Amino acid sequence: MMEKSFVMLKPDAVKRRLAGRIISRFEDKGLKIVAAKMLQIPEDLAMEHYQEHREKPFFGDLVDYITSAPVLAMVIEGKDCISIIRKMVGATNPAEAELGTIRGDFALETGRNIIHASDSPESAEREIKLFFKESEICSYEMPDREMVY
Ligand code: RTP
Ligand code: MG
Repeated sequence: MMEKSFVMLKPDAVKRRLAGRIISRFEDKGLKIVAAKMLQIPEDLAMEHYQEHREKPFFGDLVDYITSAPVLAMVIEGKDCISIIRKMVGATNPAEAELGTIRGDFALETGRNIIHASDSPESAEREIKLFFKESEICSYEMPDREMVY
């Protein structure tokens, strides 16, 4: 099924100049970027985005981290892309993430794990709406579409 996922390069990915290499992995896979913007997340948006963790002991640190510098927010589209992107991202703790995954290759600690990706269709829908207006999401054909699908 064609899906859209919300993917966000966190402040450490931006500040470490990893954005291009991470985006290339999604493009190489055959996925399609349909929306993208850089923004410094306000505290209320950070708290809303990570609302499922509001009672956790790490919530304050997580909000501080995610609001500390700009992020690159994206909507990525592709067949079954929500679970595929989670696999490409790797385990939450980069020390446990498989090599070959984004966190496994580029990060060391849970508190600086460089990327967020939606974990279910429900999360994807909620998160995309939080960060993007409908008019900011593009629709276009890939020239090589018949080669990927
Ligand atoms: P994300 O939501 O950012 O894609 O990460 P995830 O699904 O792999 O992990 P999740 O459990 O949703 O945790 C959200 C983010 O909170 C930070 N965290 N810190 N110190 C800790 O124990 C801890 N646990 C989680 C991480 O930045 C994690 O990505
Ligand atoms: Mg999560």
